[in-house]
Amino acid sequence: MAKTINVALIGQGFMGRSHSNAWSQVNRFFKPELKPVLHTVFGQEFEKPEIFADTWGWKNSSTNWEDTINNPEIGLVDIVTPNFMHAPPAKAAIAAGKPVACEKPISATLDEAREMAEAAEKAGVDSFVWFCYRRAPAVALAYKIVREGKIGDIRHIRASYLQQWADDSVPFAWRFKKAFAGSGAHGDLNAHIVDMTRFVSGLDITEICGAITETFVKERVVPSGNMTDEELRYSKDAKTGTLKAEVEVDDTTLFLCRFNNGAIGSYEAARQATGNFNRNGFEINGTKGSLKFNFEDMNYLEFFDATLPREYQGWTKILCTDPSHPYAGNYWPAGHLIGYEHGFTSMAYDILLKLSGKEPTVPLPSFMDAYNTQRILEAALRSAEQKSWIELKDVK
Ligand code: SOE
Repeated sequence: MAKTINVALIGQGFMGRSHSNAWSQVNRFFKPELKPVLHTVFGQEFEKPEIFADTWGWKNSSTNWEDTINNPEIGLVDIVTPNFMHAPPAKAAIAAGKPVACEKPISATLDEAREMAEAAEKAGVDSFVWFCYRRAPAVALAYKIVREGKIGDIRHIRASYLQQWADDSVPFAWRFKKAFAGSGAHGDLNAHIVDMTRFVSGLDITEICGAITETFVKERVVPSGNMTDEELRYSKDAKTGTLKAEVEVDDTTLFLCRFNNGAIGSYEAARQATGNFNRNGFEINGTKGSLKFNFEDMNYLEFFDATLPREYQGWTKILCTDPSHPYAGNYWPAGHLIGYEHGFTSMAYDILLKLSGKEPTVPLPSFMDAYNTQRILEAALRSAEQKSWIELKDVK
């Protein structure tokens, strides 16, 4: 009889759907020895968690996250609530001695991220953060290529994460409020490319050498009944009487940095980069070669081998769908492409491997790992605010 682990999902929404899909699909594609059971999903009353449970195959639904986490039947807590609601359930899971997975960024504030990381370490509880792009086979292959020394010493890392969804017509939501989100495009998108490039390169950022943030849309229409008065700084449009709330976070953040091996880096996150739906990626240049990844073409990794004779040098587009590529063989035969959702299913498998005492396919980010990413995000915000360079050793 296969061993099972009851999962509790804290939250719903886009990430609730991608995680529900992952927990139900992982048994089919990876046949893990530790099989997840979709036990209970928490949602607030108005979110109708019973409907979400029925749609996505959760056995139970709950409107009380503390009871859900403390249910002795629950073996793993998975948090997908908005950023400001990550820490309370995470700390409750850790206090109950239960492994806990959490969406990125780990928290809306650096202090809470540190508390979560230290609590998990102190309690000896396994913690995981859903930086899902590490498990695109192309990114996992890039990780392998760097460790095989095939691109030599890294000199440059340039990464961007460009979306266009937050145009002027988009109404106010939690992502635009600092107390709820922490930051805007920066925490939402730079978090991913900072994690991805730290993971692939094995390098760490030691200094932020300048940063700029901008909020293009200064206020947004508040949908009726969306948030309470004390949560928002309203301003009523004199002509139309429409309620608008001030946007308190960035629409874009760019920063320059130095790595612990002396390499130089540049990062850009934007939510109004018209023409880019969800284009994240990087280019890493080394002394023996380079790597390029673009999520909008996510099945390919581009590799430049500078050790070849000059006449043969050129970018090779590797289609990462072969069984020799990480995770790919568990899905479809070579050439049958995979998508966004497969990164979550592959991560669910690696979490189950870890909880079974086995090594994941590629390293899993823990709360401590995600706290160090959050330190970099915080250092960039301080650099932009103070118009100065910030050393990471001064950001704890
Ligand atoms: C919105 O920007 C978002 O849903 C991010 O929050 C996710 O982490 C990313 O994978 C897709 O875009």
